[in-house]
Amino acid sequence: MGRLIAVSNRIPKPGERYSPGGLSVALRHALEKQGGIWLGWSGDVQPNSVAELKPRSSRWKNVDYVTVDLTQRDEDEYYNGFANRALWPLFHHRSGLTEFARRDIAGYYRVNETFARILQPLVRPDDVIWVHDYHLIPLGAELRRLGIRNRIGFFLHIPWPAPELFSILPNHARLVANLSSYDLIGFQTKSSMDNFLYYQREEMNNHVGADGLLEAFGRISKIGVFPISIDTAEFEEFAKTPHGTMMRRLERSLEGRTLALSVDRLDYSKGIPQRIDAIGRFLELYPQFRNRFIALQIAPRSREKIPEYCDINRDVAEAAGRVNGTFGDIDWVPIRYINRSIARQSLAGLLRAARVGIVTPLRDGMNLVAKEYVAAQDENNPGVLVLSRFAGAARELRGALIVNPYDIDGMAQAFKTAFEMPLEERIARFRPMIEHLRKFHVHRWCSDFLEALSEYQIETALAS
Ligand code: GDG
Repeated sequence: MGRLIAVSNRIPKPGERYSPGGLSVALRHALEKQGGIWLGWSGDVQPNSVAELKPRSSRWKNVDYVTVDLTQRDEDEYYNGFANRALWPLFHHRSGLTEFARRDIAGYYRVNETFARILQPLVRPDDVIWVHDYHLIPLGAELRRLGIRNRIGFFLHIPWPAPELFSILPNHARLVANLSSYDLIGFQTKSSMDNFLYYQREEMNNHVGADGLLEAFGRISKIGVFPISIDTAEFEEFAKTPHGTMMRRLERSLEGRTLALSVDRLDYSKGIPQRIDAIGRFLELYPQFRNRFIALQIAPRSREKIPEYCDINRDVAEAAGRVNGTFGDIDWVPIRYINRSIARQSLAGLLRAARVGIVTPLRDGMNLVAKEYVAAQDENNPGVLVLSRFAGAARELRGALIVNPYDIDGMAQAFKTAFEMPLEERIARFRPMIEHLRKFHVHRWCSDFLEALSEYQIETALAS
């Protein structure tokens, strides 16, 4: 068996034990088992005047972590520009926030070329390459241009947009042509895959077989749905052994009130101001709940150099201020807002302590927090998950109270149902969800994808 080569925009530090999110947990496990390389941006930025960016490599448990710095211009155009001010908002159906600059598109392709140039000499003939996410769509095509003939898979962590929205992109045709360089293209949900295939058929006139094979731009690619998940067993364990001091502080500060918890990267796709407004509406409609609960919002800052992310920070603080100002009292405020990251093990404990988990993104590829909330619960006294219908996770977590995050009254109603739900119903809703997550964990996600990629040549050979 050849090595696995993973490429993602950012990569965890070698040896870092608990980096947040499912992606790094799953990939590290697979890479350490199979041996391999993990390539990505170091996170460091060099002045534009630097002559050549040299990769750095360090080895840890069977894996070579190869990182490269970006120049200031690369960061502006590739990361803060095309990836996060064009692709991210558009793929999350926020066309109003989308900014296209020709310069950014060029920068996006330039960084993808750089990654390909660094990777090419490291690849051995039987290696399998797995590229991750919207930052790196053209990487496969760049690698093919440099003569790489290995199997290459691509997984999109965010949703694929509706075809009319995707075609707003000035370079939409080039991007999908780039995707055809991959042997396997994976999506989080069937609806993302359907959007992509509809676009291929209707807009590009490409052939999509009933067997999930796409014939486009002279190549055949396999298309599939691979819902990402969490390391369920590890998270269940985490939640049972939280940091004692933090839990004691929390318990003391709740003074017997119920906890409702939300955890999101501070991002406009996560629906945080709408959710806070819904808490306000809930308190207005059902005053009997005043002073009976605390809604804790944890939202670590992200992408702070992008103007829309400064706006969302202000919007959340204002929404929380409004609701607290209207309903708070001298001894109680409904919303507590923490604007920084907290340790993973503490997070698991907090999720377990929360009677209600509120996960209401406006649009989300999957949303791992929803799955983490379920995994953290006490089987004998589980809480209730309030989950947006627009999170990929809603396709799997059927025991959640599914809400429309744009419908403030509907969310307020769901909060009431959640707070009042009897133990028997909570258990009945929780059981199938935890059983599902124990079966479909992140290691299975990883092996399902890699297995599908390894079957690729057999199937495409048969098809051609
Ligand atoms: C993208 C897609 C898709 C959050 N705050 C803290 C913290 N976190 C952890 C969570 C979770 C992860 O970060 C966030 O993952 P999500 O899936 O919720 O969201 P994105 O960051 O937008 O991820 C998403 C995902 O990729 C994977 O494919 O599901 O749809 O948008 O694990 O727990 N972790 C710690 N402290 C925090 O304060 N330690």
